[in-house]
Order: sequence, then C-alpha cells, then structure tokens
Amino acid sequence: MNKSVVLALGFILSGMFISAQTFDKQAPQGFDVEKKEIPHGKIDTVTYESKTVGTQRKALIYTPPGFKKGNKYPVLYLLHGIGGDEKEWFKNGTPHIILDNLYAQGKLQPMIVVLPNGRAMKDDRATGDIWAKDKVEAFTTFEKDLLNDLIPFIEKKYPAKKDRENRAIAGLSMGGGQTLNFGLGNIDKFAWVGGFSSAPNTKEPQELLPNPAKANELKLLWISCGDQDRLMPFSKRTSDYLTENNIPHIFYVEPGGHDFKVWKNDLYIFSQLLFKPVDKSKFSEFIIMSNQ
Ligand code: FER
Repeated sequence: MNKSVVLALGFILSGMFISAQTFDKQAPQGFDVEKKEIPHGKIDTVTYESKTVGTQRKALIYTPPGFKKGNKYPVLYLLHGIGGDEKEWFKNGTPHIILDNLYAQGKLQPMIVVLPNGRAMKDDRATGDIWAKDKVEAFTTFEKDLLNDLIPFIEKKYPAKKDRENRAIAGLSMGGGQTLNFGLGNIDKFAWVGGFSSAPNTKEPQELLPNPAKANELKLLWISCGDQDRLMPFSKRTSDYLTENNIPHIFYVEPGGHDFKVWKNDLYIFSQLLFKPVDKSKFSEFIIMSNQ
C-alpha cells in the first residue's frame, strides 16, 4: 500500500474510534479510580453575587487537564440532590476523577463543569430538615439564580462559549428534576439536557413540554434511572410522553437504585456524548441495560 492509502485508512479508522457514536454501555471497572500518572484537571471554589437570593453564593468549578484561558470551552452545569450542596458531586461522585480518566483516553470534548448549590436561599446548607417546605421551594428558585446570576458570572470569569449549543445542564434526583424543568423550559439557553433519576419535583410532561416539537431543537435529551429506583415513574412518564410525541431522546435504564453508583455511571456515559456531533437515530441503542 502506498503512503497516502495508509494515511487515509488510518484517518478513517481513528475517526470511527473517536466518534461520539461509539459508546460504552456501562462504565468499565476502574473508571472512577484516581490515576496518578495522567494529567489532572483542577477544582476551584468560586463565590458569586446572587441578586436572586441577596447573598454571595458558592459553586465548585472543574477545569479540564490542559485548560488554557486563551481557549474557549463549552460548559456543563451539574446539579446535586436534596441532601446535597455544591460539594455533593465532588465528595460522592468524584467527577474530577471520572473526567480526568476520560480525558486521558481522548474520550471527552474539553469542557468546564460547574457544580452549583441548587438550594437558592440565604441558608443554603443541607442541614436541619432538608425536606422543609422553604428548602424544597429553594430548588425551584434556583432557576432564576442559575440564569440571571450564576451563568453570567461564569461566562464573564471563565473562557466559556456562550451559545446554547455550548451549554449543557444535568443533575441527579432533585437536580434531575431541576434539569428537566429548567432545561426544557429554556431550550433557547441549553441544547444538552440530562436528567439522572429525576425526583418528584419534575413537572408533569404536559407542563414540562406543552409544545413537544420544540424539543427537536435539543442536541441531546437524556433521561436515565436505576431499574430499582422507586422514583422511576418520574423518568418513565417523561420518556413515555416524548415517545408518544416522536421526540428523539435517550432513555437509559441501568441496573441499580437511587445512589451514586448509578449517577457516576450516568456521568461517565452522558459526558462522552456532550458537545460532539449527534446521531439521533442511534438513541434507541441506549435503552435498557438492566437485568443482565
Ligand atoms: C420526594 C422524594 C425524593 C421528593 C424529593 C426527592 C421533593 C429527592 C431525592 C433526592 O434528591 O435524592 O418525594 O420530593
């Protein structure tokens, strides 16, 4: 074979290899184990002024290995659950380790990940009665804080791409409900939406998406849940409504309950799809990995 044929073949094969459409069905063993020898991203804590709440609020930011202020990056907003705060993902989900490992394998589009505190109230700690009415309502208030305070802060302070196609939102449980409510309610702001084990705060499908065809403007609509999770009905009713209305989406049902084993796996799979070309005809291949 001459040199140009070899080069062309190599190019085609590597393209197949790194394509967004080759995906793991579940995270392999060791995906969340820290590897000293690979490049690491960086976690920072930032404080921003919230006009919505009237306080200074905190968020964690993960910037990828090789991060350069001179480049521009897409941004993923990754939300926590009812018992958590801005540190919940970091402490229990180790996104920095999962994503470092994926970067080392060339499996991610470089992105900034923002871990906000989704309980938008003056005392936003996950202490006392986390089920109290005002604390649960603060998860609704967070929509304003996110859109009007946090996103503008991030886009001013970090080298972020600012268009909807470079903005993703995902979250677990209460944060999954927030993701679907805020993401589908603001399709002009987010093109990538991922609800992991979404909680009862998820709006009813007809309220979530009164004009279902609008969701065709999304690059990716992801709904996932553990097959043993008692909150499954909130994911299933949403997916069913989308299916009835012919809206392409991923409904990823995995073995497991309502815990970080599931959410770490979700982050592993979901993050690899972000900010890459999408083939919606492949979405059905994600359905049901459970009961094997
Ligand atoms: C509920 C059950 C679960 C609920 C919220 C949750 C507000 C959230 C769980 C989580 O975030 O892990 O009835 O109502």
